[in-house]
Amino acid sequence: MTTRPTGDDLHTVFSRADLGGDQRLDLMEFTLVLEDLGLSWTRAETQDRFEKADSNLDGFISYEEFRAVMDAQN
Ligand SMILES: [Ca+2]
Repeated sequence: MTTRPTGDDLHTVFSRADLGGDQRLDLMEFTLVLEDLGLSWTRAETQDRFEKADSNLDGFISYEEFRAVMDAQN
């Protein structure tokens, strides 16, 4: 499957990984998202993307920030 995820898919993936249900992802939850999407980033890459995605530097990835990093990925 090489189909590019739609916005709806991304939101589903985001919600599924959001174990805390607080509408934001911590690093562990972000890692779950990547696995769910079948992206094989290394731990260092994941950490790097996480820090870049966290544009307001609160230590969590909001859905908005998540969308931005996924758009940049594609
Ligand atoms: Ca953030």
